[in-house]
Amino acid sequence: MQTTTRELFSYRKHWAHRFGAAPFLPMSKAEMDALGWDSCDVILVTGDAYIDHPSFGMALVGRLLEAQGFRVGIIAQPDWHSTRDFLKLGKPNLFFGITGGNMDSMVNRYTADRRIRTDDYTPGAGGAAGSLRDRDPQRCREAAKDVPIVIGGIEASLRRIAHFDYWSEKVRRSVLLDAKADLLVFGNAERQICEIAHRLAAGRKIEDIDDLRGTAFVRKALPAGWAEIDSTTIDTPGPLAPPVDPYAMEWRRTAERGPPKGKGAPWRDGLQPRRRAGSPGRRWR
Ligand code: B12
Repeated sequence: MQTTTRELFSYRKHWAHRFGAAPFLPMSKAEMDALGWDSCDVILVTGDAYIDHPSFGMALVGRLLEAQGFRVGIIAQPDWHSTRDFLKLGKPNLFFGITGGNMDSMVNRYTADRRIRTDDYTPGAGGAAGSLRDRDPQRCREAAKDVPIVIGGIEASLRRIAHFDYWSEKVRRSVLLDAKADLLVFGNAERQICEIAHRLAAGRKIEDIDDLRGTAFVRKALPAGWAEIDSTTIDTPGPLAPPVDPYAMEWRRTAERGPPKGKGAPWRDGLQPRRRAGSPGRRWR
């Protein structure tokens, strides 16, 4: 059974809300000390630079968790060659949240020509940056074996199932298997991440969180009550429907596609056909 989570601000705040909002989420022990924190509840690891603005996923997720009462630290663009950067804020009390960044780390790192990209947002990222697929989660695991790992963001979302990877020209398996993360959050993460944080803070185990809409996880065997389906029977290859022009006016689309078939057929834009008084034939608008 999939659980749709509750209203975001209906949770009782975690006790650490008494520390208040940090001017910036801390990125070092010294910044944690200045806030009077002995530890972080959640540490977010990101492939991007930390920019405290709502168009940056890690800032948005971090500030939301802070508003729920959790102490959130940020590790931005860690050096994945050792665990040193991953331990710079200590061990989180609840979980590491890892994202490749605002963009897929391959899109971020390479041009479509497979050349290393230079980037103002992520200076030094070219070729040296970590990877959501393996490097960053592995270092977190080495740094703190018993701490749950949750991955999310656009890369985790789009690569959560088998997918074609342009750079290697291969169909690759789910990033969850390479990252060996405990849980993958896909799409917008606000609801899932609040529920996960509150459940872990209440002492629940990450492996028991298997009912949240918008999450994916790996199981060694098929759990009771689940069925395996051969995907080739779900989506059979065939001719493609012509693409819909998103800018076309409705009358043009209708002319190209024809009116909906059958009595009471659903009209895609929620518009109903209307007959115009005095019009020569049927008009749709
Ligand atoms: C606005 C935008 C831009 C703006 C950025 C302005 C700015 N400074 O913010 C501009 C126009 C500059 C831009 C440029 C580019 N963009 Co752009 N952009 C977007 C857009 C429309 C919205 C991004 C956004 O603000 N999202 C809001 C944040 C909060 O959402 P989010 O990062 O996804 O985070 C959510 C989840 O992912 C998750 N999450 C995030 N972090 C974490 C962490 C954890 C631990 C967890 C659990 C969850 C989680 O929760 C968050 C909240 O719900 C997206 C499309 C889209 N609708 O997402 C494309 C998009 C990100 N862009 C894309 C691309 C390709 C580019 C360019 C490379 C284009 C180009 N060829 O130049 C450049 C690169 C710029 C750069 N160097 O980074 C692609 C990336 C494709 C991919 N697979 O990675 C996207 C997805 C569009 C697309 N579908 O093709 N872009």
